[in-house]
Amino acid sequence: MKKLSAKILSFTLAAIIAAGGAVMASAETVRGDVNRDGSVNSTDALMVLQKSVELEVENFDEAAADVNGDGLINSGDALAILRISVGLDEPETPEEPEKTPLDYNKQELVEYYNNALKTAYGAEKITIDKKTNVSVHIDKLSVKSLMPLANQLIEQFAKPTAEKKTFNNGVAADGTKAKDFLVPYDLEADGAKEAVITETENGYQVKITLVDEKVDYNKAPKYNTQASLPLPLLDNSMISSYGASITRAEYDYYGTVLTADIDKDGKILTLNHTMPLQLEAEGKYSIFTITGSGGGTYTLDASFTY
Ligand SMILES: [Ca+2]
Ligand SMILES: [Ca+2]
Repeated sequence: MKKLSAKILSFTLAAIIAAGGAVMASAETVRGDVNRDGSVNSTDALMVLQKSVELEVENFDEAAADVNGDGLINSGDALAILRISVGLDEPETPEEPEKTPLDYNKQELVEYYNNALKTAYGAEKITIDKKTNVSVHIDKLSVKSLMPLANQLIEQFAKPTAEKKTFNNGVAADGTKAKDFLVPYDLEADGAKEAVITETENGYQVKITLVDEKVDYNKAPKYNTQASLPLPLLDNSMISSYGASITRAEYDYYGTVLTADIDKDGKILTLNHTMPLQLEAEGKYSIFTITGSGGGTYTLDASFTY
């Protein structure tokens, strides 16, 4: 009976407005344009009635159908649609709820992160406090007597650093650019394996995990280079000065994590990069072929004072 009475109501309503014109509207979601054909008319009202009695309705825009915004789709909305179609009421576009960084997708989060750094580097005045640390160890070395040499090489990279600099419009008194002092802001979304954002007391925390990058020792890892500070390319002349040579070596950057605390105005407050890496190498020293492997973690911490 419910379905039959709805049908009768549909036909009655349709008949009432048959003489009425259709209101043309734009292609975006418009209240009342249920089939999104650009016009609010009796077809839309009929579709609402069909839907309200749980009939299958194809091409049905639910957001457009709840014209009076009470969360239900029923004959009240069908009437409202008919009122619009005969020009008694104006159609309106439902207001989009305001988007916050918490609603961002991966690509938007990467952009948000890049922009936070870019904004900081371009600030009228900013002081960046930077600390780095490397913890690397050799797991295996086929020629044990070369361990001291290997460790000597590692020590060149493995010194903790602490540096603080003030920049005015991105440049320090000694000419250093903020971007060169800290890290670049060029990360592409494809370089992010995952990006998450959480709300904090001051704003948001963005955490981006980079994709794994396994590269030859004399090639820069694409995404780690866009966003962080991968190991410098190994200087062969330094190695040959020890009478050794590299025949094959590979770095594996298997999941660098970039964490930034950003305030509600998009200003970055703190930054942490944690870059775990693994290294495998084969080289020659005198008559020996040496193979070795090792790994460790590089960390960067920075705080920003505006
Ligand atoms: Ca329509
Ligand atoms: Ca409604």
